[in-house]
Amino acid sequence: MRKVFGCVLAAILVATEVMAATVDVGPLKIEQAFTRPTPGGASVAVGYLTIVNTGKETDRLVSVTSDISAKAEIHEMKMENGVMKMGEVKDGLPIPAGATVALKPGGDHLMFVGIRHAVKPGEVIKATLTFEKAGKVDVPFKAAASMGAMSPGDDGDSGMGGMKMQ
Ligand SMILES: [Cu+2]
Repeated sequence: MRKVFGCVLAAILVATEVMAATVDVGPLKIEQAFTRPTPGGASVAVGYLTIVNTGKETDRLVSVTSDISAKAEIHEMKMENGVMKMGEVKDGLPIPAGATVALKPGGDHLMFVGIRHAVKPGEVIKATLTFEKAGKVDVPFKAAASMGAMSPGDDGDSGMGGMKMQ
């Protein structure tokens, strides 16, 4: 009887960094998606990301859903009587052709409203973003190490603190 020896395939280990992953949908590239751990009792969590539109047409981020919360909103920051306030973007967030739109601490952001449990450092929140033209895409938002994180890899408090959401 003949013995067949199988090939041993060497596994190629690819270091995957969830935080730095780029998610593509149509001509849009989604980068730097992250969230922040939440304090106990918090009812909301944030989502930050950068969207690069490599296409020739303006697109719009029209809605967001996630398992972590009853609903998710797109929030913009605007000045009202000299005070920065956040409010829901009603007609979608425009992503102009060729533009890079950053939703980051202190600026526009996603807000997960009515979270089902506290977000822990390192936890990944999965959200589905819907764009008017590019369609739906699932994006992982990994929680940074600190509540005041200003970027995905920020593991120390920057001193600026988190935006007070409640
Ligand atoms: Cu908000």
